Amino acid sequence: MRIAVLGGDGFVGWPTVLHLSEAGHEVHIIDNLSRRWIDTELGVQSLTPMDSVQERCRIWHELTGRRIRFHLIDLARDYEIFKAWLTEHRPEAIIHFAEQRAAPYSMKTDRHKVYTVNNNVNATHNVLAAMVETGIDAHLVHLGTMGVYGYSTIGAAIPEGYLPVDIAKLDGEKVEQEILYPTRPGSVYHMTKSLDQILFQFYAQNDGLRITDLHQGIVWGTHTAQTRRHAQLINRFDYDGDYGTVLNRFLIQAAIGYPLTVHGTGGQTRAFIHVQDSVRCIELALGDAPERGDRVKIFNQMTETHRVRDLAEMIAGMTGAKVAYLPNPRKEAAENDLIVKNDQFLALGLDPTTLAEGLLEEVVEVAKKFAHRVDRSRVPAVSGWTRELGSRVERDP
Ligand code: USQ
Repeated sequence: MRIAVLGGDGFVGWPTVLHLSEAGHEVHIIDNLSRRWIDTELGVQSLTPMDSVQERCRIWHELTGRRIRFHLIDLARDYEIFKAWLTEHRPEAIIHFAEQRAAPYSMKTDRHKVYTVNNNVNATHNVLAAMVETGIDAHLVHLGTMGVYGYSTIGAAIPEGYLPVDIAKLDGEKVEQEILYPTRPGSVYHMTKSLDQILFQFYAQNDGLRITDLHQGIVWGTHTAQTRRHAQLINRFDYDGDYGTVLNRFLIQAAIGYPLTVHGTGGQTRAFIHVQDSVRCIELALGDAPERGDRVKIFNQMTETHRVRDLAEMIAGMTGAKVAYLPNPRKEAAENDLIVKNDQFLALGLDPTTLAEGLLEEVVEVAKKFAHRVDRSRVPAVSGWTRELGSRVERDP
């Protein structure tokens, strides 16, 4: 297949590009390199030393003989350029990762809120409008988030995207309907992914676009089978207070002797997936495309759920790290349970990497190996969800 990977230079985008290239697909990266610019803005860098996207593609070609093409396009701003690109290349599948993905970054200031909404909503809508205009019948696979569901406390399992509801007609007869699960985003970033869902629903229904939305949990880990093949193919690893996600942050904190930064009581339960499984799920979703006229296909892309304080205790037990319970800079439920259905990927053959097997390797191979590159002053989470919460954020101990 000819596949366009929008946002193919990012944390999940890059290993997906390599995985699909190795599987024999013709892969094109479309990226505006915004993630690299944001590193510059924040004064942070990936824990792992990362080459330019062009250099990464050159190494891959040297190693495998396969070409990955890179196109510098800003999807949110260069609509006509993207449309012309689609007309010329006519991809059979488009994988859309090209959104600002950090909740704390999206809550930093009003400017960051505006940027995240403009960037994410325009990028998604531009892709959809351009697909209709050019008449391309590509399968669009979007990386969404588990966070669109919110964290209700009623204890029911979260279905894969659609909720069955009984509606009483005027004559009293009850009919069952499936509706998009009501969204309850917890940050401006998660809100943009909730808006994406409505855009997809409309374009599938109005124009017959074939769309899959993957509601992914928190990704952990670094390597995939392909990124391991050469030092210069290594994936990025974020540990800072804005882009570092909780489990990867705990791993690097343990490696540098920094107390593990648990927000509040650590009673928040979240869904997790290893980056290798994430890449595999995208391949499985590509092979299971909806037909024209179908509703948006939604998968829950996660393999395990864990409570934040249990993760901290587990890593502390493995490494001897201390755990610090800090004021929570976010507005979120202090304690929640989470039960998630992921039957569709399991039925397609996903064989999950569990925390129990992968964690220790991650600590030794990545966190300890690159610990010397950590800037401790960038570890604290300093973006508050409200002005008041922002004034209580953690500082470097
Ligand atoms: N947390 C801590 N200590 C930390 C960092 C985070 O206790 O040092 C807590 C947070 O308060 C939160 C939980 O850990 O309750 C998860 O935070 P996170 O930063 O790991 O994840 P989140 O902000 O939800 O966002 C990440 C990705 C995002 C993706 C989402 C999936 O950045 O792109 O969509 O995970 S999900 O969480 O399922 O919505």
